Amino acid sequence: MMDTTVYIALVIALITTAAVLIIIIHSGQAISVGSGSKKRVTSSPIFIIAGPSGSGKTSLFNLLTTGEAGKTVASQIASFSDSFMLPSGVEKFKFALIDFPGHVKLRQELFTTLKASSNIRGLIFMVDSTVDPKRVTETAEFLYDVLSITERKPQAIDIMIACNKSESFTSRPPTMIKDALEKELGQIIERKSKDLKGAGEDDLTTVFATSGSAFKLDHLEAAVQVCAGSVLNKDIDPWQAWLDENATN
Ligand SMILES: Nc1nc2c(ncn2[C@@H]2O[C@H](COP(=O)(O)OP(=O)(O)OP(=O)(O)O)[C@@H](O)[C@H]2O)c(=O)[nH]1
Ligand SMILES: [Mg+2]
Repeated sequence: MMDTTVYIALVIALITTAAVLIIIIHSGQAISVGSGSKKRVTSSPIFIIAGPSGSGKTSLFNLLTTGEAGKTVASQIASFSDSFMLPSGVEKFKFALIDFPGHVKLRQELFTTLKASSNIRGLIFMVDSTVDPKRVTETAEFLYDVLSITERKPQAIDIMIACNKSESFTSRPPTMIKDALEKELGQIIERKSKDLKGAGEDDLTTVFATSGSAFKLDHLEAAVQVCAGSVLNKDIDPWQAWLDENATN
């Protein structure tokens, strides 16, 4: 009689452990975005939209979540959706989609989220392709800050550099934007590595695989793509295809 009770208890314990493990594996790690009454918690796989102010991130967020870009103003807080379904519907489960404000003083929340979460499927780094590549320094510094977190994670986060506003006659082709960013990133990495070596910290040239040669985005641990698109014209196929591809990775 005693033996049967112990046996049943053991079976129940085993089933409970298995169920908990399955839930943990499928839900990933819960992360929270924002604070106070705006605090949101998700355990779904996450896609992030980041990049400089005015590049069109909230417009893309609206287009992906509602089908219309709508009118936007400069964001002061992150836009958050925890019921984002993939454009193609290849995966039936829901994703979290988070658009972070681009203003330089509002970037900390993005960096904290990037550091804290282990469940990020990809990051869209949106840039305004109508901005003169000669003025790319600030954008490259922002991208450097993002990469110095994402490249250090056990599994580097894949990145889509989305060159928005391609319908504008002043827009530059993605190849030109990529070249300008790589050149600028190379200089930042070199400068920071020298500073850090002086302070006895780890050499960034190894993180960014640049020692001796010119920096290329292809050298990174993560897969980085650079594609043009226009939220205004709802011409965002390459970015949607990238979301689909990364969702199943
Ligand atoms: N020409 C053009 N304008 C666009 C496009 N996408 C967005 N915009 C405009 O660009 C401006 C900035 O767009 P937002 O989506 O607010 O930019 P954001 O990146 O969210 O900016 P922050 O919230 O300040 O970080 C708005 O006036 C949009 O209407 C596009 O594809 N083409
Ligand atoms: Mg915005």
